[in-house]
Amino acid sequence: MLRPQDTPTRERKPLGGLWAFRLDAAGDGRREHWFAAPLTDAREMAVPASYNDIIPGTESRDHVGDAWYETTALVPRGWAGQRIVLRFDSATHAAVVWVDGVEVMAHSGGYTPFEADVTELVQPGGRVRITAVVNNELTFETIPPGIIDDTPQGRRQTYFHDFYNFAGLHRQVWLYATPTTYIDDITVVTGIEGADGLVDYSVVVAGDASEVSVRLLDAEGVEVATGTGPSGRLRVPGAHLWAPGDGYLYTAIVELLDGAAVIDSYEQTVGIRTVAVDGNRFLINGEPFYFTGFGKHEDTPVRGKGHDDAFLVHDFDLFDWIGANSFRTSHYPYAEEVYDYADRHGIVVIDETPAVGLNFGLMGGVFGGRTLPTFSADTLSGPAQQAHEQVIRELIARDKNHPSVVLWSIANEPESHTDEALDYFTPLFALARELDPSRPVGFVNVMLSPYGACKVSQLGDVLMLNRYYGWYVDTANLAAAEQHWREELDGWANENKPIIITEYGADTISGFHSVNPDPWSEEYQIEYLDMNHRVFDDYPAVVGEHVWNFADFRTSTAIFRVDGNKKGVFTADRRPKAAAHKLRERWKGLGN
Ligand code: BDP
Repeated sequence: MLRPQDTPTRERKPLGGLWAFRLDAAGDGRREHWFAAPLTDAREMAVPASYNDIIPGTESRDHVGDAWYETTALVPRGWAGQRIVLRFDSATHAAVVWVDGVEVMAHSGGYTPFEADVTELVQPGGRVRITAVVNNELTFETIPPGIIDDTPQGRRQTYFHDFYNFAGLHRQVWLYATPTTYIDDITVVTGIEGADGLVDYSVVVAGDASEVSVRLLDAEGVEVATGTGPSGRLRVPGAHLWAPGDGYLYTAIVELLDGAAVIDSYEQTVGIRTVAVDGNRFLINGEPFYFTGFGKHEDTPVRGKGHDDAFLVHDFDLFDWIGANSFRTSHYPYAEEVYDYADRHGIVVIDETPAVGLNFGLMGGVFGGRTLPTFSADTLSGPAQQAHEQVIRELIARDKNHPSVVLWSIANEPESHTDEALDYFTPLFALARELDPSRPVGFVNVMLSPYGACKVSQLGDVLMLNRYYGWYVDTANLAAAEQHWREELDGWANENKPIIITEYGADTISGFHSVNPDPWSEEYQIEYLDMNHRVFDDYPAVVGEHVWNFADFRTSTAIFRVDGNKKGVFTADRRPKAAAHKLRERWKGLGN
């Protein structure tokens, strides 16, 4: 799905700002048709933002159910005769949208965009009222999953992942206009032949097919290749490749032509690069690549998961400072602005679906002391698998053209040691490969399914391991941790696949110091990381290290969480802990 753009034939209007807002835990609004008239008893709410922490008090913070958003927008007079589209970059986790009281779309999945053609419902030069009800409930039919209990104190949401269930309109909302015959989709896949760059493109046109022209410009705006027709191959002699640390981008100007008249135009950035797995090496442009960086979260103080350009720029400046070349979008697709930035700056991305928490074995006691099977007719079955298919489809459709994305992660720490898990995941791997044959596919393995027990790893092109030797096991005993870690890695290293350590980390309270390396102290975080690095450096199959986490982040309340998860190398407001300086020394020294 193409992002809205301003081009000679297109115009967009961001609708972010302050919207009318009303929580509706009882679910009255749908019954009483709150969408039919301007929202009453509403307060103001920032968009984009999570609503949870903006309003003081638990009613908003722990809200379960519907939340109503409403705004009005002027449709530019100049859009007469154009196709007019309303697009939400995301609504977490599900939404229904009305325009002047008429339902125009519904979507579930909290981290991907959705849109509707509203041309027939709006009047250029006039105002429209846009209403969205956003629901944050997680069940056995959603990805990620959860359970809602009716308790005497009201409905309570439980979920199986370790980050706060922030909700609301986290990203921009747009009205945009295109011609009525328009470019509906573009796919580019790049290759390298000697010194030539190859760009295979295909363009989907909606409406009466016209002539398609593609002009590829280099970063200086000089035309380097041209093509005609809805698909084809462009050849760029002496191409400047996109590479880690060198986010060189070409721009494909895609135009629909009718003779000399330009009917529609779209600018698709193109980074020419290849990605491949060869034995235990991960290759970018044929060169072995070693990942340094973090698992991150979209999480900033007050605004929760609301996208924020200041934190975007600041976080990636901290990447530069510390020597990180990559990150994983743990545990969901991030705002599209993040990938565009990564493309331009040569930052390597492991792109993850929101499939997190598919592992009830990790949830001792949640089900009234019982442990439920993860994959069964009564728990995660057909509907969950269909929702999982949908998030894979929408992720790849959205992010397929980003050169920064080098690997799809279709799930984080699911149950993976059972036959049921193998049955569940086999078609999902096939789907991801069918949708994008150009990138490797993997999933992130949990410590409970160690080497020898995991049945799903055989399906992946790479091995992604989250391991907490020295934290959740062998706590405060780094010598034993090191021994156990090496014993397990000895096994994985024989699989002839690249291994990326996608999580290792220790909770650390900033400012807590100790002469002995006591857990939670800044000293322990350093020794814990040092031990891990000693281990990684002895295994050529280990091709990457992503510390958990870039920054401290919010979680649901638990006795092992103090004001959230404290495994950040930076605090929530991005101040470095002592380990940040040590990591900087190591990563700047590694080069790539
Ligand atoms: C892993 C999860 C991650 C958690 C982390 C932790 O993938 O989401 O936050 O452990 O416990 O299990 O800190």
